Amino acid sequence: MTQKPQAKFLKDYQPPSHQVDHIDLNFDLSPKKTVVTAKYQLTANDHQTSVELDGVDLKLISLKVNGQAHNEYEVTDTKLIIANLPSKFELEVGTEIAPELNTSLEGLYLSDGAYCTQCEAEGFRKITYFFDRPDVLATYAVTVIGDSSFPYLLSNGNKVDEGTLENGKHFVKWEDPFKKPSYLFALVAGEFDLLVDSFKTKSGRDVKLQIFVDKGNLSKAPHAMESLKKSMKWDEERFDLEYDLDIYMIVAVDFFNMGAMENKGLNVFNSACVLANQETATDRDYHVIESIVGHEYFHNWTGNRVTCRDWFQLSLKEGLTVFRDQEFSSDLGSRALNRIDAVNAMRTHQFAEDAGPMAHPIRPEKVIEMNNFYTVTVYNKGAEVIRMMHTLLGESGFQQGMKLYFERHDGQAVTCDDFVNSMADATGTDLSQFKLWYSQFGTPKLKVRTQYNENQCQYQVEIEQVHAEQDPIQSPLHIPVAIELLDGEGGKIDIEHPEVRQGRVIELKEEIQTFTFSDISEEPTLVLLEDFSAPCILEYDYSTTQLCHIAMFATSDYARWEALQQLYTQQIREYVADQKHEFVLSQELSAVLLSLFDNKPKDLAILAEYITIPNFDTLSAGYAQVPVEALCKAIDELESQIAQLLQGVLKAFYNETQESGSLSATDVAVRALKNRSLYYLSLTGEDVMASLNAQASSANMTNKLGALRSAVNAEHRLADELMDNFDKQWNHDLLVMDKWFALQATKKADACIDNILSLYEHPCFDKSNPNRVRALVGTFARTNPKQFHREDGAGYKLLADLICELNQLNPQNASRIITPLLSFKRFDEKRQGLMKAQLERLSSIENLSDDLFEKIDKALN
Ligand code: B3K
Ligand code: ZN
Repeated sequence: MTQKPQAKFLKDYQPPSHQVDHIDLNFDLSPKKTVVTAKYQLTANDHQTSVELDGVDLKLISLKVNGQAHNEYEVTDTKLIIANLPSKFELEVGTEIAPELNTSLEGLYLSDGAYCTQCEAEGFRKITYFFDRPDVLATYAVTVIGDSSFPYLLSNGNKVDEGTLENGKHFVKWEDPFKKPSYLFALVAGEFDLLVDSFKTKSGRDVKLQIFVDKGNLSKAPHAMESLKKSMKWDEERFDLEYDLDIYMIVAVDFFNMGAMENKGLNVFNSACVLANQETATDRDYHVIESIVGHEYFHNWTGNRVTCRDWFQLSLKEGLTVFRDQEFSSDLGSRALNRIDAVNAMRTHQFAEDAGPMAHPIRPEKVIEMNNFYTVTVYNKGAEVIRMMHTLLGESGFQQGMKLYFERHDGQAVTCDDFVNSMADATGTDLSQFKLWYSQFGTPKLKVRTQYNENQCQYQVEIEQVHAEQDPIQSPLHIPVAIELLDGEGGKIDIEHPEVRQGRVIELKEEIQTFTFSDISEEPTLVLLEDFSAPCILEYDYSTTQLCHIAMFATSDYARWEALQQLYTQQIREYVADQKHEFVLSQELSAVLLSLFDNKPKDLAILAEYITIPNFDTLSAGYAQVPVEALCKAIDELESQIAQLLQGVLKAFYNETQESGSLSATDVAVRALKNRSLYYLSLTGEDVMASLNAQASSANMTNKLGALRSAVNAEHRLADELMDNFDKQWNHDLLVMDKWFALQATKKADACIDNILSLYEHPCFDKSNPNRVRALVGTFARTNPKQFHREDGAGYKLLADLICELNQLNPQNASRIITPLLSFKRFDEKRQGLMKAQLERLSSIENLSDDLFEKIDKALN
């Protein structure tokens, strides 16, 4: 009988038993038998005479204490416990590992023949016995010995020695002068093509920049390099933060569980987040690569120089670093588009997580498998919490807080409270109530009621915070709510009120609060939660007329987009509530949509967003029980009505607007709107053959994929032919084929599921590669509700079957794709039964990983 996995609790935190200032590591690489020798001094913090080191899947081959063999030790599945020790001693421990057999992609493993490591969160324990916890900070010296067929032997920090050895082997020695936790350790060995550049920091130091890619991929590395230089410059300008080592390396590997990893001086990236050229990457890919390169770079200060005391504090580095990468993208590109992106991510994924069995505060309190907590809640809601502090303190207050945070904590492992305290102390702001955002899960609802008193020219806004029943703490949160008042002509009414910050932000601290605005000469239209100033759900009884007014006149593009989203949602809800009636697009909304094209915004990419309706997941958040069929039908109906309404203007725009295929913001925006146009035109009876064909044979991937997406979505008769051609043209490039796999997964017809099963046999598909799995099966379960939630349960079975196979092969990936099955309680009885049956089946498989156990257990119990 295997034991039920044990949870760890935040409240049980204990400081480490020993201190380790420096560690020497020696790797003699070999696929089946890599020998790792670790040597370090331990100093007991409290006169302990024994030590417990973390280690998993290791073969212990030698152990010395102060240079002498030591026999008083015990090895368990997860620990090496050594007894009878002095309070200060040198430990030398030798272990053997087999990178070739490591399919979990955690620890040291082989990715297509190259050695690489992934240690966050707890992968270092698969390399050697050590304190694998983020609050043990040491300097590292690493010697890597490898065969000459691995020309590059890399680790963190600066190269200090290299040479040749016997038997065709060579070695390289690295030293990282900055203390770091084990999760930031990295090693890479392989044969790569190398792109080299440099960056001069603002204090005049030269930093060598290197990007390592698979042989033959050099022409796809420059965008990542440009992104890196932009990130370095931006962090100096906006945050006054400079890079600290003499070298910054990025290695792209094909087998990787996430996007990328911020190891000190040696980032390891999923190749999908590095490689790009215009033929193979979409405009979206370019954007994502820039933001991830930025994100990992920004971690150098927020994560590496100041790190987490324990893993419950993960949002300390992730929420803050996501906030920083969002700001980076917004400063370099369009702020409104980036905000729309972030809000969509919150509403599509985070609200659902918060309402499901995996709901947790941004600082979780109980964890079985840490890898399960790299979530949209910790990352994206974490970033929203940081953003709220930014809104409350303003840019200059926030920067003062950051400065104090680094003054106090550089070189330390700290907590989320330490961060908030720095913000509070630097600005003299009371953030004690604000801290509840770290301990309380769930999405607060803001119920708003307004009243206009004509005689007194007063406008009253009453806001009530409502928390879901299951929320752990019912106390009110400190919430910044940004507002705007519009007059009848659409003009902005200046708000003068002692409690309104910067003319737009009111602060909620109590359960119910009322704000009275005077000298308001007519009943205004209230724009609420402008810029999504807090991660809340708004409940205000807007009329269609008011929303249309906001969509036309609000000062910010974001607010106008938001009003349109609400208008679309209203229409969908009306139809779902009463499907007997024909779907009719409201006159007022129609007028607004047409007017958008009479007077197009300068940024056409915004216009493309204005005419994009909320997705299935976002819409389903509004229902206690998700009406699958009705919602799918309503989405189709609304899209086809919009398509008919806008047919003329879209066709004119499509035919009359050219772009040169460049990556300028203008061309990117034109492509976005043209693709949106083609998508809608394909839904009308319009003859789009020529356009589909032309775009599909374009050399620009954004255009090409736009055509395929339109054809597949509209079930156009050209779809299969275009898909086949794409396969023939691109089956030599797996990253490009991921786009094709993802499109296959969105097919609406019932054949979709059998098709996916047959694609498992496609020469490009490989279940051991997380990118392939996510493209095909992840996309299916997340974005194809019609087929995933099929009433015969075939969609659920498809997912569960694959999870069974991945359970042992790659537990992290198996656990990542299970998410859509977990929230079975939100569906009708029949679907609930089918989903639950699959979860129960999974719960009883042999050797169920801790990762899957934790999620399934939470969902079922
Ligand atoms: N810190 C890594 C994520 C590690 C995930 C471990 N399962 C990437 C990032 O957020 O930058
Ligand atoms: Zn991160």
